[in-house]
Amino acid sequence: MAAGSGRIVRYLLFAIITIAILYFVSTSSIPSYAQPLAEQAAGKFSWDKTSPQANNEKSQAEYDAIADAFSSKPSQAPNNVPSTQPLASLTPNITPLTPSELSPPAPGERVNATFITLARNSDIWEIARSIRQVEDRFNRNYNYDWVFLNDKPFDDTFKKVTTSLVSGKTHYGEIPVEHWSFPSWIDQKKAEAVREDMRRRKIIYGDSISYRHMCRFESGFFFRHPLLQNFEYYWRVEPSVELFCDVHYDPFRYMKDNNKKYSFVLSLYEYVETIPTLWDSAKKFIKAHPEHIAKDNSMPFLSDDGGETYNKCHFWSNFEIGNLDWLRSQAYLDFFETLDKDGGFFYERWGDAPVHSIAAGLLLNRDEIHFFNDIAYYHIPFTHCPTGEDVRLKLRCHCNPNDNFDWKGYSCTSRFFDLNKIAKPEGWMDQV
Ligand SMILES: Nc1nc2c(ncn2[C@@H]2O[C@H](COP(=O)(O)OP(=O)(O)OP(=O)(O)O)[C@@H](O)[C@H]2O)c(=O)[nH]1
Ligand SMILES: [Mg+2]
Repeated sequence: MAAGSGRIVRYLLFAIITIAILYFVSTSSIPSYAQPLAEQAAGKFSWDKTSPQANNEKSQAEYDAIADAFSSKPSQAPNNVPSTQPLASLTPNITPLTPSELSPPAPGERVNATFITLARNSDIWEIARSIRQVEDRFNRNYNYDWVFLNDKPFDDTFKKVTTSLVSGKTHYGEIPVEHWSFPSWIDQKKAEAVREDMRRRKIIYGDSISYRHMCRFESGFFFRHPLLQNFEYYWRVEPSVELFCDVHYDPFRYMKDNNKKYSFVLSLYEYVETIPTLWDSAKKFIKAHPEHIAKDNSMPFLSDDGGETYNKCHFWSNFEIGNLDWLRSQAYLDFFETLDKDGGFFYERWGDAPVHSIAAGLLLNRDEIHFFNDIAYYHIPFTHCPTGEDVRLKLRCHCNPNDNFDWKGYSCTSRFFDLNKIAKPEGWMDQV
């Protein structure tokens, strides 16, 4: 009897516990994933109700406004976003550090210098890439200004995006029409016939008027723009260029302290069809202005026969760090004037690279021109990647040394080293 009633009690206890467990499971607060997934499938983003945002008073309408601000629909401009900070609310419990907290300014006095970019509004995303690289590798620690010039007014997107990327101040200028048009002495019919001929011969940019204005402007006018008047040095940056190594000192300071007036990272031979008579004009200038020719000039860089003919070697001017006072000097202005009067910017297709290079080679002493081995650079299609693994590792470079153009047959950099009796870096022979 005692054993039978004990069994009944155990059965009862077992039944009660089973019912209690079943009840607990059916009323549990463990969330179900089915509902949010269904909402997402229906196109609605479901915010985690248990997250800190649950206490946030933002309505769905406000979240929609934020999402719209990041979409490209024209009717929903970013200024529709509520004045609260959308990014902070999208990043729970994180207060982002400011750029200057993450990367404090480098010590030392700044030089009176600026970056300079000539660009169209349509270049915005290509120049954004270049700026980001220059900032990441150098300027976020130095905060130099950036001057942007255009033959048309810059639009709001261009200004907004570039201002957000540059750590220094940005300045936007329009080019005066007389610096971007045919001068009075140019025969328009003759210039048009040249463009047509070059188009048929498929010479790169040969049929372009704007490219010619660009080359003439970069050769003779950018340094006269009012926005550049108060600066002493410039660093030219073009769209879609890359910097592969950290720049761990101030190149402007280097230029100033070492009395450098012009610098380069890549050099090569010019396409002869674009400059058939450029050297004739240069020789005319040498004859007319012997007083401007530097004693210790770099003629052997430019000519293999003592100045009779041009060997087409030039510094590639899409990268250059230079001294604006030199470009504004009477010597350079006279040089440009001689060339400009001869009309080759329009009757041929003279580029600013051979123009700057011939000027630097004739008007400057050799030790005023500098090769920046440690600034690793790419502009389609050429790369300068420093020779020597120790330099590349120290500067955290990400370029492939096999891409380095310096010692290849079509580069003039070897000639520059020989002329200036500079020892070539170890390993250069392996890259020939
Ligand atoms: N505002 C303005 N800038 C221009 C114009 N044409 C070229 N540029 C700028 O002038 C510089 C040189 O032009 P590029 O088109 O890069 O010429 P390039 O380097 O010889 O040739 P790419 O191989 O195409 O780079 C760049 O900074 C361009 O953004 C133009 O018509 N207007
Ligand atoms: Mg370019």
